[in-house]
Amino acid sequence: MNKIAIISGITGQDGSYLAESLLKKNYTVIGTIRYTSNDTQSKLKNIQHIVDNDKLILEYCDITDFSAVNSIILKYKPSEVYNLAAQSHVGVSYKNPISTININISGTINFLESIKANDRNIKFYQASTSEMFGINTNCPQNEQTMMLPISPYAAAKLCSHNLVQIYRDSYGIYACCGILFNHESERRGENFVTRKITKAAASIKMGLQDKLYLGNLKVYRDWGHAKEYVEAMHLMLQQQKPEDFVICSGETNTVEDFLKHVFEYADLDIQKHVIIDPNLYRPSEVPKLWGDYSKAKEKLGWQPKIKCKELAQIMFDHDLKSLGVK
Ligand code: NAP
Ligand code: F7E
Repeated sequence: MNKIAIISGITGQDGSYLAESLLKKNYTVIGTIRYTSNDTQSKLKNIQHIVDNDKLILEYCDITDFSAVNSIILKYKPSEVYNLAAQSHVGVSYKNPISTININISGTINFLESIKANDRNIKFYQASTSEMFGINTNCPQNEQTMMLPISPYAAAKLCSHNLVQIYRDSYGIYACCGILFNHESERRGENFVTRKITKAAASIKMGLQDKLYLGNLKVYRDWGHAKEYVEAMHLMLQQQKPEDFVICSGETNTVEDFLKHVFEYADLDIQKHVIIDPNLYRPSEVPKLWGDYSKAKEKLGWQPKIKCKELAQIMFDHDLKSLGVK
């Protein structure tokens, strides 16, 4: 019998790659989408290529609404749930802290409560994040590294991370957290720094834009490709027992390094086009993320292939092609 998986946040970057991957593995995928008044086709752009697959079913479900979450669990009786829906922008979480906390915590507890009440054999994946390490710069960070979050986003994610551990230990639910470091792709939201840079570089190259405004370039991030990271999510739910795993590239670069990779590849002059805008600085900043994926390599057999420089080139090539360049 083929398996049924629910993916919350299927319209996002990770949700779309995971759906693609699970469909290839012959799963029936239930993707949840959030209703908005501007509910156009563009919302489905990341999954446009798979919406006609008869093994993909889309359902409206705001994860902050327990009745919506619970009815989907009851209706589809999944074997796996991947909770990827979130307000995922760290900068926005300072401006919208209450909705960020609400979405990023109540969504998790709604799924866990529904699983606890209906079927404790349902396996649950929670999208935890390296942002939870916060100001702890002891590197490389692994599953044992102390978490010291410094944004509303990371605080909410840490609360959900703790809830997953609590439901696992108290009720025996197979629930895991993937502590994923930054992962990007051609489908990355355009207001995250990597995509902002690659899109702007492509536009500048084509003479459609002149300036690129950026904030803090001195922070370090560990960037990998999203398509590889969703495979680790699936592997986490196929183990003998539920555990949490760090998933990362194992390499750290500054935002400035990423910018240089793109601008050198595009043959553009940073001095001429990039302007630092203090308004884009955050109230506080995670200074350094650099992960250690040893546990995932040993227990899941997972390891990253695409590193920062290649990632930058893939994203830039895609954005240039989107502007009609062959
Ligand atoms: P993303 O592109 O921002 O996608 C987030 C998804 O969540 C979107 O489909 C969004 O729907 C949906 N969503 C937001 N609020 C919702 C609500 N109240 N009810 C239902 N759906 C809602 O994020 P991503 O990059 O794919 O990341 C996936 C998950 O991994 C997130 O939980 C993120 O916090 C976490 N994470 C990401 C990274 C990374 O580097 N990408 C690293 C660590 C952890 P709309 O289309 O309606 O907005
Ligand atoms: O910022 C700096 C910014 O917004 C990266 C999310 O997926 O990964 C992501 O969070 C860095 C920050 O990602 C701009 O201050 C400079 O230091 O691309 P970002 P993020 O905050 O690291 C983690 C792991 C997640 O879990 C999150 O969901 O770049 N930066 N100038 C800028 N950032 C943005 N967005 N825009 C700028 O103009």
